[in-house]
Amino acid sequence: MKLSIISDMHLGFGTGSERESDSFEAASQAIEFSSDCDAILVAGDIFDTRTPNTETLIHAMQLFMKTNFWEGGAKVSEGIAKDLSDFSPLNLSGVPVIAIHGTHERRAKGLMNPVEGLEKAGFVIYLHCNGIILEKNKERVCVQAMSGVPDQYAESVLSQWNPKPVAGCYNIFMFHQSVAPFLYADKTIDVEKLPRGFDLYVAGHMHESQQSSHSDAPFIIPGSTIQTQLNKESVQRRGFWILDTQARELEFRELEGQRKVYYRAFENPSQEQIETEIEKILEEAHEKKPIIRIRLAGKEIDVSEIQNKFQNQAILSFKKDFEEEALPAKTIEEHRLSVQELGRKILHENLQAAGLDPERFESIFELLLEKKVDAAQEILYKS
Ligand SMILES: [Mn+2]
Repeated sequence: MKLSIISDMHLGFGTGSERESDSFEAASQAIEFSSDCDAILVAGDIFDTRTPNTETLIHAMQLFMKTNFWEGGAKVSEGIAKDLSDFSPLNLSGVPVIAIHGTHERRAKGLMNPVEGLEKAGFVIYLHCNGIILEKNKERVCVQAMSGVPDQYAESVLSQWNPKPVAGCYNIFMFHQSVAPFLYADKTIDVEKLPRGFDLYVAGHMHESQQSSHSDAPFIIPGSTIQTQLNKESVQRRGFWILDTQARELEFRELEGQRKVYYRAFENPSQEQIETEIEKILEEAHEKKPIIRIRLAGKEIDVSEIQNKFQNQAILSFKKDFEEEALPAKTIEEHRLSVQELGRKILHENLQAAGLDPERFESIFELLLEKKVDAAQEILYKS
């Protein structure tokens, strides 16, 4: 079988900014470029937020609807701890899309996440600690997957579920988590804790594409189809992977017409120095306004004039190290945590310090994120 493996589309990223259509363009290209595949796997973070706005939802539906009408796709023949009996014929038609939710889509227990929503509407097959078997020309491919869970629970959720490869199948294990040594975070899954014996491992969440191996099998990080955080590594080109299960070959397919990203770091620069560097970048022809990420360290400088001067030719993004000295933001950057993850971590530590069970109170954080104060209070009162 020929499978397309995509991750971290972040639909809706940059809403209201110059980059607002970038996520849709990249995702739609990745899907279109997969039209010759038998199935498409999406390793989480289809959406940039857990409650996408109407425009984003409609774009996503239009995108995934296309695959329902493509011919020659693999048949979904069996569920593993996954009930296929109440599926709409739409879920099973065309080229199947098998998706998990990521960190950006996860919601409190009992609330539906947007990837589940896409499944209910017939566009994708959503997995979390379960799997499905695909079949075509007597070949069987089994996809088992774990959606994104808070990093501190990842290993325990995984060991409780304890997935095993299925005999007679090409076995894929897909998940969305920080994995050491590929990403430094406070809590990560050690790659050695992943189940063994699968033919391919696919990890979402990390935005830079990489290929490695685990348990004598390829381990791939598809990477995001759009740059969200801008750092030294974000200058890498975006794309997705094509897997030929028979030949056991993996190929990275690069997206076309991407916005180019540049990264430049300066220490105590003058305004002219920065401007000269930007001008040098702009000498090259760009189909779309390039993104220039400029990291500044040393003495503080005012960048508003530079911003104004180049606003029609480039998207400038400044990262000022001198500002961080005074702000706790430094910790966030150092640990590569989002503000949200940091909030979760602080709550977790405080709950532990207070002798309370963090797992029991964890959903309070998610409910508060969505301003569901009453529901959060109820959990507190009940306990
Ligand atoms: Mn992501």
